[in-house]
Amino acid sequence: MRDFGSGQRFVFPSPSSAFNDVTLHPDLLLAAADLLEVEVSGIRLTQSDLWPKYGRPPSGEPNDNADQRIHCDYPNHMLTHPSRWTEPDAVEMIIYLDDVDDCGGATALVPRSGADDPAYPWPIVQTPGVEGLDYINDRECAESYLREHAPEKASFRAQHLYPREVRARYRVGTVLLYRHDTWHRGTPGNAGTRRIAQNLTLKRADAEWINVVHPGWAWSAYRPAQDLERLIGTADVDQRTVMGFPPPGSRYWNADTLAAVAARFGPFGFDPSPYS
Ligand SMILES: O=C(O)CCC(=O)C(=O)O
Ligand SMILES: [Fe+2]
Repeated sequence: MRDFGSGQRFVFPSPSSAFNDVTLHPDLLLAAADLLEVEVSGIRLTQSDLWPKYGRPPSGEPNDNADQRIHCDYPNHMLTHPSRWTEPDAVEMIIYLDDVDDCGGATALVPRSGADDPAYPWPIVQTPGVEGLDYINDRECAESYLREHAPEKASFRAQHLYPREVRARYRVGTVLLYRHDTWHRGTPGNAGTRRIAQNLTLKRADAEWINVVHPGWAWSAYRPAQDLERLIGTADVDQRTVMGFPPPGSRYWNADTLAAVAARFGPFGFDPSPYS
């Protein structure tokens, strides 16, 4: 869970309806579905959280987040390894709510130039936290650990990854679309600033090996403000489907389940007719 500022929690679904609306914005869902070559009803949300990064120099601790080691995000999103490059299973997004000229901390990325790009060998194991290597976040700590324990990986990274970095010069509202198998990293923000970024992941519904990275949307039911219940009541059919709610035609629906779900969410405006 990520808590900051007033202590309000910005993990989907949130008491902030603006945050929920961005998470399920039809344009973002359509972009992910297009990239994955499926209908919007064929994608599922597996991550939406907001996190603040406070600009300061790296602390030198292995888990420090200021100056990250270059990495791919797949290890803590899936139980496996990304599918072949031409068969992507998920789209990741970072939505920036600040301006790089104020905050610094541009995300650094290594663009893949084609099937023979030496920065993108198969499999992706040239990074801390996989193939038995310790997990280390901080760049200096990670690279010195690799130089000692996996020198060939350290030299691969020094030769093919860090020199090829490009920086995403974000503005307020910029959306960076990338993948679980894209080399990238967070870089230090300007001292004294706070950069807020929203991380989203949308996967193909059939990619069972990609996990929801939060406790699960239903775990946020029963809050006094009833945000989850309201969201189910007011979302459209595609948005509910992206959350994991059974779509029209699912084997889940029959006269009994329809009446029961309508009873649960009726007070929140739920209209059962698309599911009958
Ligand atoms: O915040 C950023 O710019 C990137 C962060 C990142 O890549 C991560 O935490 O996995
Ligand atoms: Fe990352």
